[in-house]
Amino acid sequence: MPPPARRGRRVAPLLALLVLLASCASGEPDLEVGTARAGVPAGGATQITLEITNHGDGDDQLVGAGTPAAAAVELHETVIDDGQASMVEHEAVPLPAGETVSFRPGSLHLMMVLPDESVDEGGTFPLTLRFEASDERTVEVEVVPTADLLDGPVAE
Ligand SMILES: [Cu+2]
Repeated sequence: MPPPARRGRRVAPLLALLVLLASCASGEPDLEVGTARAGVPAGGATQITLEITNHGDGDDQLVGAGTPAAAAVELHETVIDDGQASMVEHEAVPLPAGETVSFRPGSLHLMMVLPDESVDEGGTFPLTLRFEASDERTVEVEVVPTADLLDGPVAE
């Protein structure tokens, strides 16, 4: 199905761009999302811990997260500057091929803003993760005492 001549001009640069992108990402990402846990909220916020492993041979990025159980889930990173800890928000977090990225307090983390009453010890809620290349994934998050959260991302 040859396109009309006028459209052909617009398609050519697009094809060039696609070829360029294809050469950057040699393969496909293959993501595994580990056990997700959230701390009992305090002061209108809490954190979610989880690990994402990219078993594939192509890079990906976490570009967003959300849940009906909170106003927002933000991608944060704790940074230490001059002995002062502060949090910066990321638009996206790289998930390089062959690597595991951990989200946990004190480093990269998922911040839940204004969690509702369903986010209580022993409860669960769904968390949807959105990726640049892979399909979005929804996982069940278990709510645990915050002290347990600090033990480590996955204890099994
Ligand atoms: Cu934060």
